[in-house]
Amino acid sequence: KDFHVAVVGATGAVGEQMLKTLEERAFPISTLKVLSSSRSAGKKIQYNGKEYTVEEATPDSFEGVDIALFSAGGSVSKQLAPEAVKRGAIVVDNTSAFRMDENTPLIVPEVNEEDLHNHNGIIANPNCSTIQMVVALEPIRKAFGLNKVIVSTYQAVSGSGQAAIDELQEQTRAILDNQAYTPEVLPVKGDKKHYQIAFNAIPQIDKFVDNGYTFEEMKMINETKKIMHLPSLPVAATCVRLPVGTGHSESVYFEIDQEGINAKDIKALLSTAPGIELQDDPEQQIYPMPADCVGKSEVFVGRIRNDLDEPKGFHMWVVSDNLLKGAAWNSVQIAESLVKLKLVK
Ligand code: 11C
Repeated sequence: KDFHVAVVGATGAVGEQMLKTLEERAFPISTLKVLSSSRSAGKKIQYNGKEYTVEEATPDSFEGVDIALFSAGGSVSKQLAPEAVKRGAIVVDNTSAFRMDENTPLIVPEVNEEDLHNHNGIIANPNCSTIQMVVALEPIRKAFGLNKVIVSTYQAVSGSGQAAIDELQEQTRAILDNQAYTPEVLPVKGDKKHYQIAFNAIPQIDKFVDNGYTFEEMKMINETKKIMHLPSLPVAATCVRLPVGTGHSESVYFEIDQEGINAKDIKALLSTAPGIELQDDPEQQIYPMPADCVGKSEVFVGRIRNDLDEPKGFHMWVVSDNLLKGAAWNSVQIAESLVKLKLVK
């Protein structure tokens, strides 16, 4: 069976990758609607060698749609995802609008595909930095138990959208040319102050919550507990933006439950784990880097080593394309799982 599919936010950094991924995966599509805000309506896009005109997303756009992939910001999802569901569509939502809603499954197929059975029309796609971390942690939890996670991230500007990608490029050029440049996008478009990202590191992703953490950090903390079904797992996060185009990196410290395990055991485990490519050979200077992971769907793991003081503690370095496994690929993978499990009407 082929499906009527809609992509909402088709002209954004993630939407573009969603279309590309659907095409590469030869997703069974009978009709495709490319939707966006009124601002991008009328633009032309190519899919499978055919030209499509982007239409403004309205409630009626979802009439007859089977699967809708949303990535046009939280407020669009809040308004239109329920309208799509009302009209019989199943929604895979890449925004934070419904992620922590207890009736909405939050899915990373390698970790909790079976949670899809409890959906009420909307499936949430987690935050990019959460996804790559849980793909790496889940096999470890399954084999050895998991007692604690502390993560520091090194995140690419494309996580903040096309405007941030443009800002990094234009600002870098301006600085090299000794030209003045006033930052307007990063760290957060809607916050009071903006800082230089070129040749810099900004320890703020999204706005601050009143506990001293940022929303991005709280997403990593709360979403990890929900996806892994470990509500009392201690998780702490520090999220930092770097002048990298695409590819989020993470330094992850974790403590396992089982005694007597060493880094070799963790490496052996991750070398065959789903969705992971192990790149870990310090002698040959082999480790994952964002520049190498762009355009690839795997989560890359390396630098796995024992903590020097805590026998159950380990460190690892986790890198992935934030627009693919972190967003577009995970969403399409969810859609493929829904089809496989016969959960699409
Ligand atoms: C970033 N992780 O890198 C964010 C982008 O909740 O889907 C993804 C925001 C989200 O800026």
